[in-house]
Amino acid sequence: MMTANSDGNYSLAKDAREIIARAREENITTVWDRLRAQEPQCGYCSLGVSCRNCAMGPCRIDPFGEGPQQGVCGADADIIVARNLGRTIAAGASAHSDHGRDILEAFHALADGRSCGYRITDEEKLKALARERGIAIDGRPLNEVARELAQAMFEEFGTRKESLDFVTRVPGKRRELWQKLGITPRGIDRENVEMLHRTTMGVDNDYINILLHGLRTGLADGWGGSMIATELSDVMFGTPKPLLASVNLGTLKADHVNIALHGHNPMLSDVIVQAAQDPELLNLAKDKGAAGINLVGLCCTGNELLMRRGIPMAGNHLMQELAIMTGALEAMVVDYQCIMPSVTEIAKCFHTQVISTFDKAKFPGAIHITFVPERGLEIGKEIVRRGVEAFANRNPQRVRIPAKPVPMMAGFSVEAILAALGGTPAPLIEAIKQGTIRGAVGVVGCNNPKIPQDYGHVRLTQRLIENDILVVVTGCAAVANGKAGQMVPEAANMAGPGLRSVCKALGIPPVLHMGSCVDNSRILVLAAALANSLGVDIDQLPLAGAAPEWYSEKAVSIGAYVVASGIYTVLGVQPPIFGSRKVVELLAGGLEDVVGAKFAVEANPEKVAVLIRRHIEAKRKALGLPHLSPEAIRVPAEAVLAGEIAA
Ligand code: BF8
Ligand code: SF4
Repeated sequence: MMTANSDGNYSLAKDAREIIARAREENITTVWDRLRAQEPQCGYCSLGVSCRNCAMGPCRIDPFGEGPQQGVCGADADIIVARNLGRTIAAGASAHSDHGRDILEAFHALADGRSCGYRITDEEKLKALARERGIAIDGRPLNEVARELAQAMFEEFGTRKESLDFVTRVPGKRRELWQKLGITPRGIDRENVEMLHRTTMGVDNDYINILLHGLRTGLADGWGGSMIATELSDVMFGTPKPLLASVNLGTLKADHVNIALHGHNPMLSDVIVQAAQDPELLNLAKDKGAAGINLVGLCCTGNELLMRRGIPMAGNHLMQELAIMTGALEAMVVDYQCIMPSVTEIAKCFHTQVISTFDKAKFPGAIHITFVPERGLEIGKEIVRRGVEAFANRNPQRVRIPAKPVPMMAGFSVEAILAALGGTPAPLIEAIKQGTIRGAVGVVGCNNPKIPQDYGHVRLTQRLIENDILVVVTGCAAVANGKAGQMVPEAANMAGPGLRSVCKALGIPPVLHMGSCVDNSRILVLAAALANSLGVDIDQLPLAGAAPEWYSEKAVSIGAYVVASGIYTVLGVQPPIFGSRKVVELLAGGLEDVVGAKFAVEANPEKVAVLIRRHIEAKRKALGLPHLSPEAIRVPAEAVLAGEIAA
């Protein structure tokens, strides 16, 4: 199999390779160099058996059984591994949910008439959300409805509730199961705080009990914080509809002021899109000798803008340093999450200004401009002006734009998917029943320098679509597939005959971009809608999830809520749990009997595709649908011949 670092083959993408070569020439350190400098990484931490939860420690368990088997307090490997995993889930769930709360606060300011540059773009969605919560809408001004909705959503965070409101979207059987297991998510903040409490020394010492609360904490993210972020972003910035845009570093323009918007929260980037159209700033750009102002996205802020505005996408996680190294970037505007602290260091080698914007996310070496929704558009203009002014400092000799942009379709919200199907999930269900489409898989998550960039996403997706499995993508996975050309309607030709015919009939790609990482909540809503219309639980559907190149704590939280919602999930990078056999056996085995789904860990996408296809066929069999036997599903001969996998 292709492995990172083995031959300097760090990325599948041409644009990345070319700029990595430049980094070598110019002696600029990148994420791949820093990974190499860290190797070998700590074995105790990799196995999850080190603990520094109190000052009697730090402690570690000897995985070979020769040294200590307990920390100073008496915690064994099972307790330590489960506690560490629980804290990781809480950190990831907190990141998504704090993002959701920021959106909610901006929405509240909008409802109160205190914001600048925002409006209610999708009135229908606002009304639907209000109706869902029993908020009266008839004859009331929209902002009054919005204010009451905001209040109801604030209640989802800190106050004492028995269940989050969005749980009503979950199929009844699953809700009953969660109730029975005691994992129905209550307040979002509550589950996170309770996880930190439980994992402090001397509280929860039962690894099963800790892991169950891990699922509950994840559910408070997926059906809580993330869902609030997605739904309210749709109300304010518009529910995505299919559109054609472009992707890779070729989206940077040599004759334009280039401003990259990086991070996760659309509330700043959306006003920057408005600011970049300001005639005064466009004139200023012309005065400086630029043909115009070109905005591009990075990571999930990029996905938010791509989905709703068709703003071109410069790249995913591992492209953030490389985008600066094109020498063509005037400003990198960052909000929060997944922004490497290294960007300010790399920016020093070029003329790029890094501009940080959230008081909770400061970057020494960056210019900090505090963002508040009350002055949104004004601040957006100030930021764009800085970018335009930096154009004068650009050295044209240093500009290297390494590729031509690749076209990519995005904008597949649940609403858009249902609209493409004629308003109901029935045609998709029919196609699944007949076997034209075998099932659907969410390929999500990050890049991780331990895996050649994009390889896990692109190869897995290829194998799934050629076997008639519809792929839905979010986050950095979506960007990887976009760069590889898998996300245009013509990519239907890469799919198997069944999926191809459906895609051609609908004019859609076989890989549907559903948004940023908080928008994994869209996948939950779609899965619930399919289950509800079939009258089954989610775990009975021929669905799966995969995070082939995950790195972030947020991905662990996503994994927790996806599995707890009943969807089998394969991780491509080993989580630090292998120091406890019991924890591994539970998560990759016993959990199936508890929530109807489990995790698997497999780095090789050829093998992942086999695992997932066998899983989907088993689910089809259980539903009485036409299915293939497990023996019929193997790693393709060409992958074996290419030496990518043992025969
Ligand atoms: O939230 S996929 S690297 S950018 S964590 Fe980050 Fe991972 Fe990308 Fe978006 Ni999600
Ligand atoms: Fe060590 Fe226990 Fe303290 Fe962890 S909680 S550092 S295992 S004494």
